[in-house]
Amino acid sequence: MILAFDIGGTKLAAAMVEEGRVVTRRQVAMPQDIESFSCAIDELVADMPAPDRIAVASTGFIRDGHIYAVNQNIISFWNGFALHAFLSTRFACPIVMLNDAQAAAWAEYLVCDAAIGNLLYLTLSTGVGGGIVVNRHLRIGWTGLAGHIGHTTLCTFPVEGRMTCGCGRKGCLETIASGTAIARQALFVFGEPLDSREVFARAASDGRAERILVNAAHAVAEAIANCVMLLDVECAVIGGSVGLAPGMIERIRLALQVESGLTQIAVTKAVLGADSGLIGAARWAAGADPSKERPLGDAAHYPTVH
Ligand code: ADP
Ligand code: BMX
Ligand code: ZN
Repeated sequence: MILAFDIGGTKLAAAMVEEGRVVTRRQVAMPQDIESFSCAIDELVADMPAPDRIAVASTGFIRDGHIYAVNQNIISFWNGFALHAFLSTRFACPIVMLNDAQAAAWAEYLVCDAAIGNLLYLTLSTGVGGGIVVNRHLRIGWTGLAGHIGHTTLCTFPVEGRMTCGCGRKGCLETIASGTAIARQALFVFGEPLDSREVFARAASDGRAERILVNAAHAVAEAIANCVMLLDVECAVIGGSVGLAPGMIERIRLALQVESGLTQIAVTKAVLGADSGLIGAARWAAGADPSKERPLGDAAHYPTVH
């Protein structure tokens, strides 16, 4: 059995995964300092059986067993944290780590139509993450950054105007379509703190809330179209609590229609929902050679599936 962790900007989940299926799953709010993180890990796994392997899907990019933030405003407390070493002190089994959206992309690819070999996964969550499968291979990249579509810059801009992202670039998708960005824009428009869930609820009766969501959908569609032009992906799978919120996928599909005819690909909801990261990390770990903890290039030592 594989013990998988999904570490996000908002939530921390752990699950025992057996043959690609979640057996036991627990979730807490993501702690805001290392000590609380350490306690939370211990509590999450308290009565779980000893695993054969640990699989991690984490926000940030993974390099040499460390986690690094792309957006310095998300869990900045552990930028550069030696997560592999930290977990090694608790678990006496191999540990395999991936970016959260890369992991989710791998899971969604494995469960999608077997004819599909090129897939873009996007999570609209605390940030905006991305994972790309090209020619049936998950792209990880040289430094682990591959797929970070949330930090590509666009012509669409947030309601306040184009702004600098926590990654240092100006005009990123993440400043428009993440849960954090939706809440920030709502504060600007309504003058009161509203989280992204409340913006969705308001959108039914208030055009200003709907405009924030439609604009976010246009930004996502623009990023999808860019990815089609760059990599010729066949479909876009959307996950994350914002991406899975009622009506978001429909808004993205409508927004994609105004892009070029060449970029009209299928846009679907993540079949595995909030479990994509956990399952993807577990399935990746199951096929990985843990002695090659940092996959170079595009991980030729991993099996091609489908
Ligand atoms: P993580 O980023 O930790 O993976 P999520 O995918 O749950 O976690 O994304 C968290 C973001 O989604 C937060 O900004 C939160 O406000 C927002 N969110 C959570 N639930 C909903 C919902 N039902 N509708 C819209 N936004 C939501
Ligand atoms: C950010 C970045 C990505 C991550 C994405 C979604 C950090 C810490 N994270 O763009 O690596 O994949 O958010 O992550 O820089 P989540 O926290 O929203 O799940
Ligand atoms: Zn950015």
